[in-house]
Amino acid sequence: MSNVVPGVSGYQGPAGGWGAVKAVAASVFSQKAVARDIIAMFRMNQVKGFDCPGCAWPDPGHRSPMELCENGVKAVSWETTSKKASPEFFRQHTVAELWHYSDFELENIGRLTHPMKYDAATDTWQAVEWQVAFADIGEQLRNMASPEQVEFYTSGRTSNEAAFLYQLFAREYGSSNFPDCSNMCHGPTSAGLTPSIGLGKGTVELDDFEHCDLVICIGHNPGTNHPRMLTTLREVAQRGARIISINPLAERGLERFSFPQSPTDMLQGHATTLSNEYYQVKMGGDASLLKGVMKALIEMDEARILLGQEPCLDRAFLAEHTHGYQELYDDLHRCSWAELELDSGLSRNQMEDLADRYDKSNATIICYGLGITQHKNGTENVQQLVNLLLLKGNMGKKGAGICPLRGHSNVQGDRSVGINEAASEEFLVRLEGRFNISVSRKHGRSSVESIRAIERGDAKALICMGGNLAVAMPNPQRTFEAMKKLELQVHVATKLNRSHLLMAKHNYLLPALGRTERDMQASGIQSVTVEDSMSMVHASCGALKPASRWLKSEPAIVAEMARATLPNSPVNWEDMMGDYALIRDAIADVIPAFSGYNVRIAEPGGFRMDTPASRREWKTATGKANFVVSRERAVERQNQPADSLVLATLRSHDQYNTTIYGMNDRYRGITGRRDVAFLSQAEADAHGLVEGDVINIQALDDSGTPSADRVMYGLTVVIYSMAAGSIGAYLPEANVLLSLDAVDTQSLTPAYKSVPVLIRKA
Ligand SMILES: Nc1nc2c(c(=O)[nH]1)N[C@H]1C(S)=C(S)[C@@H](COP(=O)(O)OP(=O)(O)OC[C@H]3O[C@@H](n4cnc5c(=O)[nH]c(N)nc54)[C@H](O)[C@@H]3O)O[C@H]1N2
Ligand SMILES: Nc1nc2c(c(=O)[nH]1)N[C@H]1C(S)=C(S)[C@@H](COP(=O)(O)OP(=O)(O)OC[C@H]3O[C@@H](n4cnc5c(=O)[nH]c(N)nc54)[C@H](O)[C@@H]3O)O[C@H]1N2
Ligand SMILES: [Mo]
Repeated sequence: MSNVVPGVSGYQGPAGGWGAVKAVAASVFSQKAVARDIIAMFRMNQVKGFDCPGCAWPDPGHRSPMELCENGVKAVSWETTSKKASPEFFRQHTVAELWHYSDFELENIGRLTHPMKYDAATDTWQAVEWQVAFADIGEQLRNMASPEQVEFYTSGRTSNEAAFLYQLFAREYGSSNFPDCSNMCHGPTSAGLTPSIGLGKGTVELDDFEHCDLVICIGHNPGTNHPRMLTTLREVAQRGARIISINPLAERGLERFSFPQSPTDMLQGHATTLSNEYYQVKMGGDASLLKGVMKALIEMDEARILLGQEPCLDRAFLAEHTHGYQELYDDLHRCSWAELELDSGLSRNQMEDLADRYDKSNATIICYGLGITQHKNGTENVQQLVNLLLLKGNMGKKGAGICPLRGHSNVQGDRSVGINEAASEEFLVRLEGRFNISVSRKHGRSSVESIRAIERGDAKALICMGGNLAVAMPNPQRTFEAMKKLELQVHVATKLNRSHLLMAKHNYLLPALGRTERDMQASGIQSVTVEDSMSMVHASCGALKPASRWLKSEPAIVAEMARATLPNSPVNWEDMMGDYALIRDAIADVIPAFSGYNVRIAEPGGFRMDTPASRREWKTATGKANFVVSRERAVERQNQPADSLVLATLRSHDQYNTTIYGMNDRYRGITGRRDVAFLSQAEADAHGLVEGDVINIQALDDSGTPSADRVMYGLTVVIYSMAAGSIGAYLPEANVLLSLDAVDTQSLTPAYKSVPVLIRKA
């Protein structure tokens, strides 16, 4: 059946393997970046190289000769391309014309080469002198009625040095509005882990994977998003430890892997089985599933005690280290199996099996991603993972703990150095003291709040340190219109994207150096630092010739904007811009966790930020690790029509967030197209659909009422191994179905992975 639908063929091979090698060659070739790339690849994630701008998975201490992966190569060739978006190009194409380019075509024009200013009369971007741009931006910012009308967005590739200067500039200016890409992915991680274990980050390090008995992978897709993790999972599997995956979709990267850098794997066609068990939970059903597993574990524990056998729970740990067990116990006791089964889409038997396998492990790591966080109950979801770990003392011991897979390569570092709309008083006092400035104590805005403020007209200017904010946010129907109300918009970017085409009154596009490029300042070539998913901070030093001689580094752009905006600033902007070691000294003075920064990053591999929960020190209000009862649901199913489904937005294998590298999604068997919707066979049957049928998808609100404008037309049905009750479509195209008001109640992260929808044959 599947071979009659163009571009839909299924995929039989393992993740990695020859497919990955071919894709590497194709992406280097298509970006015309061959010679430059080869040098770049060899330097990526090596002790003295640059940090891969792809994902935030850490580098192993004992490196393989080339620590790189297919999607890292795509990210690097995309940046090191010889294609250029030059002033000449912009002269020939109006913004109205560029609007009709696809997201792929926009970025594929190439690297931005000059600072540009938008000219409304000709509807074109035109080259401008850097100093003219800075002077004008500075004057406009000074003339704002209030600094609180300005939003400072950060996308997580920005280095610690640039991010620290950026927040210093914003705070000295008087704003504390820091919308950030982490508000769109791991907001629930910070919001959930902090009250639970007193640390808003993961507790494990790479070494723990060498000592665990079990890894549970829930709601993340490493084959595409963290491909270097497959090497670690392969080692886990090969030494006989178990891997359990919990995901509505059968993801090839969680099933089988052939290591492209292993001659045996490649020449003998060998692949390692990764997951021993795979549970296809319903989209949005994780909290119920996790409750079911905990309920089963506790019931098993009670039975064992009655029989005089070894209990399941770690009672000594519970007594000494945790708070709130009784409340959790009571809640689980009240939950009915029928309800848990309905919500999770899994049977009581399956949840009991999972509990049994979890019980058999003496050291368990739980890895998770956006399948857990991007829901209305995202924060509580994260806390249920912690609850499960705590029951058996799997926190703060070797081979055990929690492992959020962060997104952008420095999203965690940006938060660590002060990109925070609600920074602590201690941080603000130290910042003021260090620079002799005074800063606002106002609780600022995060991403969703920023868009709403722009829409209301309360925010008038938006500065973006990278990213593609308007396209990354839900509901372009509202978000795009809001952006056009701005007075001033400044984008610091490497490539053109759709956010740059939503014109405010005044618009600047400032081209930045990328991670791979040499950054020469007054004191010589500069390194920057980044923090990975496991809290390791290390240096990254670009080596390639910049794409254009007019590019500036992000720290330099921030420092120059600050000088132009704040002529009487007591901050030594020029010195810091000329020597990033001075920025690191300042960070160390303001944030004690970075003390000795410059010395510590000189060590091979860098240093690890302090993670007290890893040694069972709980920086919480109770001084213990807290059990948190789950009370919310991703979707109130009883409000929804019986034939509704829950939609999650998905990444293809050929994209990096809003950056589309190509039209294929190899591991899901899709070639040359993105206009598809993934559905299980059972759900297709129930709706009278077959593969290849074309459908429209209509979003529903919380009360089950169909939305008039959140509709997506003309998607081709692809039958896929996935949970019933669920449907998947690609971001950013499917963002039209999302509501700007459907967010995690605690972190305000949009519910990108659980939109109630109806489907109809077109
Ligand atoms: N190549 C590449 N690398 C990337 C990125 C990229 O776009 N491309 N993006 C980067 C960024 S910013 C981030 S944040 C990370 C994202 O990395 P991931 O966290 O892996 O994000 P996704 O691919 O959006 O979703 C992960 C998985 O969640 C599953 N899922 C959907 N709904 C549910 C649910 O309700 N429950 C469960 N249990 N699972 C569900 C999906 O089937 C999918 O397999 O990756 C980073 N790395
Ligand atoms: N429906 C749906 N929407 C989502 C998600 C989802 O799962 N579903 N995921 C969300 C997530 S996890 C995230 S993190 C956001 C991502 O949101 P963003 O971080 O805002 O978006 P990106 O697509 O990563 O940004 C791409 C742009 O960054 C710029 N860029 C690249 N490298 C550099 C650099 O080195 N310096 C500078 N200054 N600019 C650079 C380029 O101009 C490029 O066009 O999207 C969110 N949107
Ligand atoms: Mo992300």
